[in-house]
Amino acid sequence: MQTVTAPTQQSLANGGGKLKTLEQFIIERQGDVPGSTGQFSRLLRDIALAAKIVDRDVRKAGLVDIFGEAGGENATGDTQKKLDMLAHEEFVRALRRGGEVCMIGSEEHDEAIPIKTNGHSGRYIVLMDPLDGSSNVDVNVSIGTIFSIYRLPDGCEEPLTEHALQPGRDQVAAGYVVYGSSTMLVYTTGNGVNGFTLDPSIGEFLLSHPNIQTPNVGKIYSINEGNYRSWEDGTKEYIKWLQIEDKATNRPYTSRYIGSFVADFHRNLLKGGIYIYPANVRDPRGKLRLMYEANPMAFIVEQAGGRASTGSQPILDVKPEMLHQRCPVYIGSADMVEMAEDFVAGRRTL
Ligand code: P6P
Repeated sequence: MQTVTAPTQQSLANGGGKLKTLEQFIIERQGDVPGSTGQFSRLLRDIALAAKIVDRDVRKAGLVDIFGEAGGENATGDTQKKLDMLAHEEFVRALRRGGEVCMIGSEEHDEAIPIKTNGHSGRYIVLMDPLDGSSNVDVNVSIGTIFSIYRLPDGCEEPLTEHALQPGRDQVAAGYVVYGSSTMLVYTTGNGVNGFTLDPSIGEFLLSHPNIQTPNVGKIYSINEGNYRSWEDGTKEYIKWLQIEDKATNRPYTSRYIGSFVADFHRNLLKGGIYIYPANVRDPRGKLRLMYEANPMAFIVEQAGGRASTGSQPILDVKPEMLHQRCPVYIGSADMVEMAEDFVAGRRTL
């Protein structure tokens, strides 16, 4: 008679080998971060917990009075929405409680926030945009959280803002959460990019997009064409090139612009495409923030085989000067970003 072996907890948790939770994945990949003795794994779990809490708030935004503007302005002059501040507070609370972080930089807070948990500080610095695209909250359009993780440089006793100002190349990890038709957490530790979809019925992020690779070329470009007149000439020429009819190169491309960087980036990452927020007359250094928007997404896209540029240099090589500094962003499919750089540099014309 065939002996039937009872399913193990592991095989049950994996749904008989089909489903893997973020927790299981983090434990399996603990060796990815050199020298990590579990603190980094716990930090990722703290971020995932905060993401679930913000997801709950985002899904309820239409039902409880957290719409509308909180009145204050954030470090870069954007009007703060209540959900912005809630997201900021939830992430700070989860990271403080977790104890693996020594400092947080947030779009919603002018200064870097030193963190102590029971008098102890962790070795990691987290920079984040707690709720990117929050101007879309009131109209129920996808929004997101972006985070970037650095290690406190060795020998530093007390964390200072300058310790956070490390080039993007030195990130230990980077990720984002997109609160869309489903909620996904996508992150990298420098060993590929993996996407997890939240199953609200069990409150777990499940591995749904293993080892994401972005196509070298796509058919989508994302840019606010309302700013056309303020772009530098090279960007104007590139966008015109995309719009010329040419069957051999699948042109004209398709314009898709949600107004949420995380949502536009995520769609282009999976389908192929380019997102551009260039320098312009109003924002000479562009609009997106280097430390907690451009750098984390640049780390992710490079790990997925894509490219991220300021138009003249890789974003990850920019030497940071200030916590909230901005930079121009050309990011997505490698061949498309490279061509955009050629147009911006004048190496290519129509
Ligand atoms: P504009 C949201 O405020 C954001 O930082 C990005 O998420 C988004 O892509 C961009 O700004 C939209 O800016 O000037 O086109 O409305």
